[in-house]
Amino acid sequence: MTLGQKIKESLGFDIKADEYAFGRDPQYGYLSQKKIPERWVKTTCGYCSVGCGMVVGVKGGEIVSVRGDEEHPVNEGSLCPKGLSEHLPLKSPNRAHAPLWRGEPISWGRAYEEMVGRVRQVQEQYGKESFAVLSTGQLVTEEFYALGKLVQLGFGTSNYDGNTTLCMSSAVAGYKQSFGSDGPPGSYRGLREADTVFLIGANIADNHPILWHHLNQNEEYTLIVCDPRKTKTAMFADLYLPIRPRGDVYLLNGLINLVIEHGYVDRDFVEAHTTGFEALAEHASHYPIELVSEHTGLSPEAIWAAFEAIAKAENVLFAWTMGVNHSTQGTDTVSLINTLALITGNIGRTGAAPLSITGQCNAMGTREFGFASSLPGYRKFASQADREELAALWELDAERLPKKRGLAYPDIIDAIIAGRIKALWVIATNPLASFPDQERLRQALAGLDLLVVQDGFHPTPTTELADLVLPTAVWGEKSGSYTNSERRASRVQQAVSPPGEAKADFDIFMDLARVLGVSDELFPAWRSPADAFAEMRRISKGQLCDYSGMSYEKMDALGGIQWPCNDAHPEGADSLYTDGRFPTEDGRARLLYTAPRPLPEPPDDEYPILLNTGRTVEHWHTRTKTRDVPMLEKLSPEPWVEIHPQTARRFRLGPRTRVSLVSRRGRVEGLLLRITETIHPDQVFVPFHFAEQCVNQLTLPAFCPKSREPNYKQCAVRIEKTTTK
Ligand SMILES: Nc1nc2c(c(=O)[nH]1)N[C@H]1C(S)=C(S)[C@@H](COP(=O)(O)OP(=O)(O)OC[C@H]3O[C@@H](n4cnc5c(=O)[nH]c(N)nc54)[C@H](O)[C@@H]3O)O[C@H]1N2
Ligand SMILES: Nc1nc2c(c(=O)[nH]1)N[C@H]1C(S)=C(S)[C@@H](COP(=O)(O)OP(=O)(O)OC[C@H]3O[C@@H](n4cnc5c(=O)[nH]c(N)nc54)[C@H](O)[C@@H]3O)O[C@H]1N2
Ligand code: SF4
Ligand SMILES: [Mo]
Repeated sequence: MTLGQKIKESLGFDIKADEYAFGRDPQYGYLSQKKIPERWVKTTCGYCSVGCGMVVGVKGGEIVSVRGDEEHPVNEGSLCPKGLSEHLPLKSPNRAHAPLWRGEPISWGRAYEEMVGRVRQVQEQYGKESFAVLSTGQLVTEEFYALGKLVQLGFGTSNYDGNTTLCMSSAVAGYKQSFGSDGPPGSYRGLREADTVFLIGANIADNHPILWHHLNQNEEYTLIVCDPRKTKTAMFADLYLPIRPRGDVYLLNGLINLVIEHGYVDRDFVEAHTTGFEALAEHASHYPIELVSEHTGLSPEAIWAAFEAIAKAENVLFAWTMGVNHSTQGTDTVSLINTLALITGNIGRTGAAPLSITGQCNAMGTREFGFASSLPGYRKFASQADREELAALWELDAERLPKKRGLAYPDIIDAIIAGRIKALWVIATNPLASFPDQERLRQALAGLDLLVVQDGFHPTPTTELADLVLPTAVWGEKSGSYTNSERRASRVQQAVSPPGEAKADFDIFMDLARVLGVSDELFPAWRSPADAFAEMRRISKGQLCDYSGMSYEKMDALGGIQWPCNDAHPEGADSLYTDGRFPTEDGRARLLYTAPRPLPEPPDDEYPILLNTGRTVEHWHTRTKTRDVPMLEKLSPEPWVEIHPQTARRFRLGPRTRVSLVSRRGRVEGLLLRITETIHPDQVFVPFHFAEQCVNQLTLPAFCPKSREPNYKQCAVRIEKTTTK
C-alpha cells in the first residue's frame, strides 16, 4: 500500500485525500511525516464570533494540524492565523493541571468541598445574593445553559453576569428596545448580496478576518467604513469616514434627517411595521448636514456621499462592533442604527439588516440560553407568563424563578467594594487585564472572602489572585455547540483529552450540582452536553431562538444551522423579521432616537490626548492562548502606541521612542511608538492584549446606563517620555 493509500484509509471521511499522498496538504504545502494525522475531527473555531468550520488532525492523542473545513458555509476552507494555530496553546506549559487551594494542589473532592462549604457560609452570613458569578462568551452553549440553572436555582443567587457585558450588551439592549427582542436579524450571505455595506466601529480585517471571504464574493458593492482610525478595513473602503470619536450619534441623526428630508423613507414599511415616525422626523430635523459636519469632523460631501450610498441602494447591510458598543451611549447608538435601517426598509431580507457583529466564539450562546440578562430562550424576567411557561417546562414552582435580573458586571464590582458581595466565582474570563480601571478592581477583589477562578490556563493575572483555581478543558478538549454572529449554531467536538486533572466546565458544573444536592431536580439524568442540548431544544420551541428542529447530526450535515429552526424552517433561516412582524406588544418596531451626549472624560490641558483601545489580528484578548503560539507572539510581542507624526513632533518624540501614558487612574510605562498618519493628531491607540503593560490601568469606569457596557474607546491621557522599559 502506498503512503497515499494508507493516509486515505485512515481518514474518517473524504477530504481530497489523494492530495495527502507523500504528505502534500492541499492548502499548506508539504506536511512532515510526524504531522500526518491518524484521524480527523470536525469542529468550530473557538476564537472569534465568525464561527469558522475546521477539521483538526489527531495523532497519538495530540492535535497535530488544523485546516479549514471546505464544506462549511461560513469559511469554505479558509482560516485566519489564530484559527490555523489554535491547537498550539493546548500543549502550553501555562495550562492549569490540578485544582489549587491557595497555590497548593488538592483533589477535586476537596476543591468542591472548599468551594461549596465556603459559599454556603458566606450566603448564610450575608444572604444568598452575597455570592456572585462572572462568566464569559467562550463556553459551549450547553455549558451556559447548565451554569445558568446551577447559579440561579442551585446556588440561589441572581448576581450572575459575564464578560459579555464588556462586549455586546449594548447591542443586546439596543435590539431589545427597538425590536422587542435580542437577535441579530442578518447573515453573512448578506455581505455577498448587499449593494452597500456600512461598517461602523468595526475593524473586520483584524478582528473578523474571514468575513472578507464573503465580501470578496460580492461582485459589486459600496463599502463605507466609519472609524476614527484609518484601520486596515478602512483602507479597503470606497468611502472612509474618519469620524471624531463618538461622533456617530451626530452622523446617524444627520443621515436619518437626509433620508427623511429628501424623500427616501420606505413609507409602506414604516406605516405598516413601525411606530414613532412623527417624533423621529421632528427630532432628526435638528441635525442639518452643516451641524453634523461641524461635530463629526466629516466634510458635508462625505456625509452626502454616505447618505446617497444608503438611500439609493436596494439592500444595505449595516454592521457594527465595539466602536459603537464600547460607549456610555452604546445602547442608544445601536437603536439609532436600527432606526436608520427601519426607515429605509433595510430589514428582513438577505443583504438588508442591522447586524451586530459579536465578538467571542459563543457570546450568542449566553444570549440565547444563559439565564443572566434574560431567562433561557429569550424569555423575559419581568413577564409572569414567561416565568410560568419556563417553570412548567422545568417542572418547578414558578416562584423559584427570579423576577428581575441581578447585578450587571460593573455593579457586582461596586457591590464587592460596598461589602455586599463576599464570594466571587470567575469562569473563563480574565478581569485583571480586561476590566476598566484596574486599580479599583484590585481593591475590590482584595476585599473578598473567597475568589474561585475556573480557567484552562494558569497562571493568569486572575488565577494568581484566586483562593481556589479550578482547571478546565478548553477548545479541542470538549464538546457542545457555539452560535456565531449570524445565529448559526455549529458543532464543537472533542478531539483530545484535557491535561492532568483538568475537566470540561460541563463536568465541573454537574459535580457541583451533586455536591449541592440539586442534580436530580435541575439536571435529571444529564450525563453529557447532549442532554443539555435536548432540553434546550424543548424549552426554546416556539421562541425566536427556536432550536426545536435542530439535532447534532443536522448541524454536522449542514455546517451549522441559523435559528429559528423548526417545522416552518427545518434548515434554519437566513434573516429575521421577514414578515415585518416584531416581538413587541403591538408587533411593530420602535423608531427610537437619541441626542448626542458629551464624552465622559473630555481631554483638557493636563490630559490633552484621547486614548482609543482595541485589538490586533495576532492576539486574542488577554493573550492566555496566543502568547503560547510562537508565530503570533513573535509577530506582535508587545503593545504599542499609534501616534500621528505632528503629535510626535509636538512632544519631541522620534521613531522607536518609548513613552508612558498617564491618566487620572494610572500609568503604563515603556510603550513603543508607532508613528503613523492613520491616527488623528489628538488621539492615540493602544491594543489591550498585554497584561504586562495593561492599558486598562488607564481606562475609565464609565458605563452605558442601559447596558452597563464600559466606555473603553475614549479617555483622557497625557504622554511622557520614559527612560526604562
Ligand atoms: N484578532 C482578534 N480578533 C478578535 C478579538 C481579539 O481579541 N483579537 N476579539 C473578539 C471580540 S470579543 C470582539 S468584541 C471583536 C471586536 O472587534 P472590533 O470592534 O472590530 O475591535 P476593536 O479593535 O475593539 O474596535 C473596533 C474599532 O472601533 C473604533 N472606534 C473607536 N472609537 C470609535 C468611535 O467613536 N466611533 C466609531 N465609529 N469607531 C470607533 C476603533 O478605532 C477600532 O478600530 O473582535 C473579536 N475578534
Ligand atoms: N481597553 C479595552 N479593554 C477591553 C476591550 C477593549 O476593546 N479595550 N474589549 C472588551 C471585550 S469586547 C471583551 S470580550 C473582553 C475580553 O476579556 P476576557 O474575557 O478577560 O479575555 P480572555 O483573554 O478571552 O479571557 C478568557 C479566559 O478564559 C480562559 N478560557 C479559555 N477557554 C476556556 C474554557 O473553555 N473554559 C474555561 N473555564 N476557561 C477558558 C482563558 O484562558 C482566559 O483566561 O475584554 C474587554 N476589555
Ligand atoms: S476568523 Fe475567527 S472563527 Fe475564523 S479562524 Fe479566525 S478567529 Fe477563528
Ligand atoms: Mo468582545
